[in-house]
Amino acid sequence: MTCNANSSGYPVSGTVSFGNNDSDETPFSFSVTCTVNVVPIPPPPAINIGNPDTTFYTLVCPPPLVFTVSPSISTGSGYDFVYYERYADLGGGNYGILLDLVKVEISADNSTWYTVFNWGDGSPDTNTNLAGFSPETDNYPIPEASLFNGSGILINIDPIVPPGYYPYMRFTGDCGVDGAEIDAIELLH
Ligand SMILES: [Ca+2]
Ligand SMILES: [Ca+2]
Ligand SMILES: [Ca+2]
Ligand SMILES: [Ca+2]
Repeated sequence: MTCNANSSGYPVSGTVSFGNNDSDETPFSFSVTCTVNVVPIPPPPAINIGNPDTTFYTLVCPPPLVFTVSPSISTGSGYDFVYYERYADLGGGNYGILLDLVKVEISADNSTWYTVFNWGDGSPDTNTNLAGFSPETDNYPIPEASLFNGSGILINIDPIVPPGYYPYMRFTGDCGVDGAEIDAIELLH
């Protein structure tokens, strides 16, 4: 028996069923699961997995940036991962981030994508710690006191995705004057 790597889902599960000559156990069925190994797509070196280190990647324009994180982002209690924007001087002695237009998606299989954060669509991202900020304009200043570890956007994926593991991330920027900035991704469980 082989596991079809084209199947969606991670891990993949299914049922094996076969007929036989035992009258009260035909068809005989049992459940199987397997793991579809993810071929890693390393993020650009500036995007580290863990705490922000002030080295950041600038995503200027489409096409989107796709990479994998290991271990996978997964559903679970509370916020699931952190997207660290570039820590910036907001002026007047204040620090935080200047949030660029960006869409953040995750996927289990690099095929079906779920949008877990979208700054710029005008719809509050109620699954994040930025639900109370508007309007969703480019370079929107958010003070560090409202962020996780000074520059982190907390994201809860459970309201959006089926329970499971999501190793793939996709960031889409706009083609404006500057791009979306990504310092680090931190997994919270
Ligand atoms: Ca969660
Ligand atoms: Ca920024
Ligand atoms: Ca939004
Ligand atoms: Ca970094």
